[in-house]
Amino acid sequence: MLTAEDKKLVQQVWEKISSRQEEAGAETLERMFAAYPQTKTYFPHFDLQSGSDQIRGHGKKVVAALGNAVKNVDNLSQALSELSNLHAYNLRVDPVNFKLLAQCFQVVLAVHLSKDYTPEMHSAIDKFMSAVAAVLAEKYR
Ligand code: ZNH
Repeated sequence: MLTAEDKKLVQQVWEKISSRQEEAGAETLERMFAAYPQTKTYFPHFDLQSGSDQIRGHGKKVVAALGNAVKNVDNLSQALSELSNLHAYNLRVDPVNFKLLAQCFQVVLAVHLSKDYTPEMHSAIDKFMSAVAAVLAEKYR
């Protein structure tokens, strides 16, 4: 569970990246596809070349969805319920991949924020991404 302090830190991280959401999202996806090539199998219909419109567009959507989760951190199941349905019933993304994306996002945050990305923020974002992943995985059977 995220403590009140964790929630504050997650919000601070969001403020820091608010002007660079599309970039952060695209970099997260590119890093995931490069470090964990098996994740590419979910995107056979995408142009996966670096900086493609589809990567940028999807990166923006993912980070926007995470931003919505930040705003609704006390009510994640409800806030993410549609996305949860989509991933469980339509996309059937193996939940192990949520951890891979979360890890890549952490690296992107560290690269962009450098010393501003404190260990406390790292820990808070880790808990936040785990909470999001748990909701996205909650409808799998
Ligand atoms: Zn996912 C989609 C989010 C993870 C795969 N996604 C999506 C979207 C969003 C998201 C927002 C859009 C929707 C609409 O349009 O309506 N994701 C997300 C998040 C996360 C995720 C937040 C975490 C945290 N995904 C993921 C993973 C994977 C995926 C890990 C694999 C690997 N997704 C996906 C796909 C899709 C999506 C495939 C579809 C795309 C298109 O466009 O087609």
